[in-house]
Amino acid sequence: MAGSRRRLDHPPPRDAEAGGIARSAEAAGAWRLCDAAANRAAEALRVLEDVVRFVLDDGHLTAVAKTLRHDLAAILAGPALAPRIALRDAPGDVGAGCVAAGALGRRDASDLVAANAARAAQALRSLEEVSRVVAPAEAAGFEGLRYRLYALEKAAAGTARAAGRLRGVNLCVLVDGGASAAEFERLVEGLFEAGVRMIQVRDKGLGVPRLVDRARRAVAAARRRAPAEAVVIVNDRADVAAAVGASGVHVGAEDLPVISARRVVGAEAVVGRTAHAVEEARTAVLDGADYLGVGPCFPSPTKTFTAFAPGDFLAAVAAEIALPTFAIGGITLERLDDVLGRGIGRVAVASAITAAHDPAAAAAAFIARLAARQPAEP
Ligand code: 3NM
Repeated sequence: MAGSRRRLDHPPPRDAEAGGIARSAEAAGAWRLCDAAANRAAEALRVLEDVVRFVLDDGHLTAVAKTLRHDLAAILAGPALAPRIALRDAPGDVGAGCVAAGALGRRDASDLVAANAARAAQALRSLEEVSRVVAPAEAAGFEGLRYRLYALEKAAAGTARAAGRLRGVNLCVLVDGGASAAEFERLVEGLFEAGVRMIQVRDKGLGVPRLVDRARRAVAAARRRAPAEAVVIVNDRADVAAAVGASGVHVGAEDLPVISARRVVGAEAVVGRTAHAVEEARTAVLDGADYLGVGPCFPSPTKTFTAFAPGDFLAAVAAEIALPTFAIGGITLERLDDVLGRGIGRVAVASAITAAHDPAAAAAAFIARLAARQPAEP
């Protein structure tokens, strides 16, 4: 039997008179492989595009997927790969009736992304391998598409995961270290009691030991709320977040890049990224951020800015990016409708809550207003 097996790892016999490899039975098989892989890759990319478009509702990733699919179509439409159509033999496919017993089910958007990205990657790898036999000049093109697909898969999987992780969390309160550990703990406990489900420990003036102390206290307070555990994010310092077992870290343009921060805090942690322009937001998505902070929306007592996010920036991010996005900067109860009117459904707030006479009551007022605006979000 072994002797009759067709081998593609050796150059096929050439028949110069008959027009080279295109005439041999082995080459016909290679072209059929090429054809099957081309169809499979195109189909899987289309499904992936439809998932990011209709299920994740993400315009940016839809554009990324569409460009990938078009670039594949452009290679497949070239003359070098045209013989595969004529050599197609669907009725003669010995594998057509084979159904794998343990085929994985699909439960949610993450499963759809994973299954179709895997299918597309396998098909692109097949195309790359077989094109080395039938059309060697095309191999590098398929390899390039496969790497772009991996990047798309990461962003789509990250978006699907983050949407689930921060579902219903539409207020993040930024807290500083406070005058003492006890005061900090009282503030955080009060916020959690009022229904806050996400805080960010942010204090640029605090030394690392005290930042570690405050972050640790916040994590402990969040855990006491289990099973409704709140998300505790540490600003800037991925090392501190990892050291205290916080939910994650928030980074800005001057901090660790998202990919580096992720290496420190781990695959399961939440990584947030500030974006001041649409292009920064897109990059954050592709880098694997779990949420975005967009602003600054208004002058802020917490941080000084010379320029503010134009309304159309917030609206553009809201329109094209599905990753959970928090508007930030000078947000007060009075300004909330303005922000929500631009399409961003989440806010990150410091002074309007923590500097209020009663921070817990101020937080509760934000939560109530946000809930009234978005009754549908589970
Ligand atoms: N970052 P407040 S605005 C920490 O736009 C921070 O990047 C911003 O505090 C940004 O609610 C901001 O008191 C301050 O304005 C948020």
